[in-house]
Amino acid sequence: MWIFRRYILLVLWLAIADFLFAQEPDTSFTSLNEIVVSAKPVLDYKSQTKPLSSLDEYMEKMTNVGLIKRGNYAWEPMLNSMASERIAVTIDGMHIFGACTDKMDPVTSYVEVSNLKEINVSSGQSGASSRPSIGGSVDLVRNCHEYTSSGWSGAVNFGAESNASLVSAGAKVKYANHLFFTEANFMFRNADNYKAGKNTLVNFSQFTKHNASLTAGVKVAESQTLTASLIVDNATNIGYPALPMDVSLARAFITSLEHTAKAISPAIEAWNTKVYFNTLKHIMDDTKRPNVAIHMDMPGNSETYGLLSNAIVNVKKHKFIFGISGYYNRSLAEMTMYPKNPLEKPMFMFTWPDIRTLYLGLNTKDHWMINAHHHLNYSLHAGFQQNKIADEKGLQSMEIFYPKASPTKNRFLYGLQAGYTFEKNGFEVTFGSGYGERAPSVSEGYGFYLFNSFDKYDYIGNPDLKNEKSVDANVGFVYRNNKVKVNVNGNYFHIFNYIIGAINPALSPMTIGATGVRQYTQLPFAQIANANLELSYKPIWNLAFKGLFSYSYGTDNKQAYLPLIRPFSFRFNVNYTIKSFDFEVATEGAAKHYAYSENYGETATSAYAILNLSAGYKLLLPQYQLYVKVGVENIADTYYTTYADWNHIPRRGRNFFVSLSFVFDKTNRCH
Ligand SMILES: [Cu+2]
Repeated sequence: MWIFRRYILLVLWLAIADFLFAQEPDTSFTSLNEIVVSAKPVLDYKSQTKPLSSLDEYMEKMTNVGLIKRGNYAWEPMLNSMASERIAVTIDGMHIFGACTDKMDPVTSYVEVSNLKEINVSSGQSGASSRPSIGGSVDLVRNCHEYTSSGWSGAVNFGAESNASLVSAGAKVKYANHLFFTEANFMFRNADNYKAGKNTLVNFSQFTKHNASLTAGVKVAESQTLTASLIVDNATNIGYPALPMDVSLARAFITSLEHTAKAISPAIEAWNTKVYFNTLKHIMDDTKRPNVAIHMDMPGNSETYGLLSNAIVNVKKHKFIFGISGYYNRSLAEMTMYPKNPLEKPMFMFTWPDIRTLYLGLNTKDHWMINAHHHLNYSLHAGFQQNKIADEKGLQSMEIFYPKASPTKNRFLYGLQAGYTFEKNGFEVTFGSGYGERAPSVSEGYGFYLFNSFDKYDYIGNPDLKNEKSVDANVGFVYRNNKVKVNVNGNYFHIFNYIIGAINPALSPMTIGATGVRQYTQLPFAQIANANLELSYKPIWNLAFKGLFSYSYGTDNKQAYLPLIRPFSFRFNVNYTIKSFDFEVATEGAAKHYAYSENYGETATSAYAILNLSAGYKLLLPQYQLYVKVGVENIADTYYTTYADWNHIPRRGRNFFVSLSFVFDKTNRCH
């Protein structure tokens, strides 16, 4: 705890130091939205250090977001030190469930920066609407369009990086008139094996990705539109150096049809209704690995059908949102093991025995602007979830461990939250609290001998798990004027019935080399706390300093550390602009991760710091714009690994990059 106390002292000291040179209030920093804790524009050529970064690289720079890396592709997002099971990741509110039992394909791996306008991150229950979660939600917001007579516009992007010979290339074309719009974009990325610091080659870290997206909209009546959207993402030959297997194919087909009606009556501002469908295919591959003890085929599939409908209603000083949300998911994964002796029969089993999940929920939110200084927001949601084992053989195999297992399980899930904001003269104070519940994930409920290469145990799901419940609290303080911004915020989660795997010594593992078997069970409670300090200082208009410091803490009911909790980390950058050129010096690093979870196979991670430099040039003409960026990351070629690198796989070493963007766009911005 001593470092935590020292951190709080540091936070206070820095906050006080910054007040001393704080001046007159101003609104040069955009105001914090009451619901969205942080929203970050994605493909913003002007402000991004590396405009063609992968979506993962963008997310890594967001407050409270961490990414678990199993290689150079498809990092798994964590929010408030909680991973996939405890957070809801959606694309424009649409639910998509990964098709991999080993979490090789988080939702974020199926979209591209070019598909997105921004990423909305909400902590705890504050954003929970269309799906129950504990840690919060991440919504990837797609590009939006306005019906204006802007005609044709578009962009061509190209990026190259020295490390892993990474190439990114993309193009976007848009057309809009006052009745119709369409946008098509395409992105290609290809990487060889990357090199970690000290010139260390990381084998099996290559990937190839193609992403195509098409959106079209039509005005069906005055202030009514119909929008159809499609994303096809196809990744092949993806190496996962931290895992014993790679992926030969990860494919997604994500589609939706949305109806929007605006200004229906003086009170009803808008009403959106969307139906959607997505299907994922995931094929793992061990054929390229040397010394495979037993060859395995492990395909996975996930299909989701969903519906969302939200109405925004203004009544006096209240802005209400009333919503319904429903989805039906089918998750199926299987494993076939081929013994070396050709006379022995292959062994087949379902690792996800055709699990059907139906969810139906209602939610409501209110943002109440009491007056210019006081805002209150609160929300409620309630849902029904049914899980069903549709495969008879799958049910029989679950019955080995749970003789009374029923093929269906029904749950009710509730959540509520309230928050308060006080704003005056550049000061903003927020606090809030929430209660939420979640159902176990498919793996936690029904997974069958899922090998976890982190702690080397085979995991077995438990269909009898109760709902996980959480009480959270958050506080935030912001001060801003035209030169300075200080943002201190923290949150705390007390999680009841915390789902985690417990060793069952009576069972023997299926995977060769596994230490034993863990069955999902529940701890009476666990607790997680996160704290952030963000400081910006702009002494003159073209010079900016920015620092971000974060710390997280997580323990179980016996005060033992939880796995994958962020140690003290920092990020600091200086930006300088002169005419059409801008320069950035950035450093990032972390203290030693000593609060690791021995029980879950974690070991200590050393402290590290790396240095990055970049320079940009922009040419802005009325008809087109040209953006050029060059830079070098990890200049010292430091060999390092962070708390979130699976099995301590080292991160990339020195990397030179260049990106070129040619944009012909007659400003068609929308909100
Ligand atoms: Cu996989």
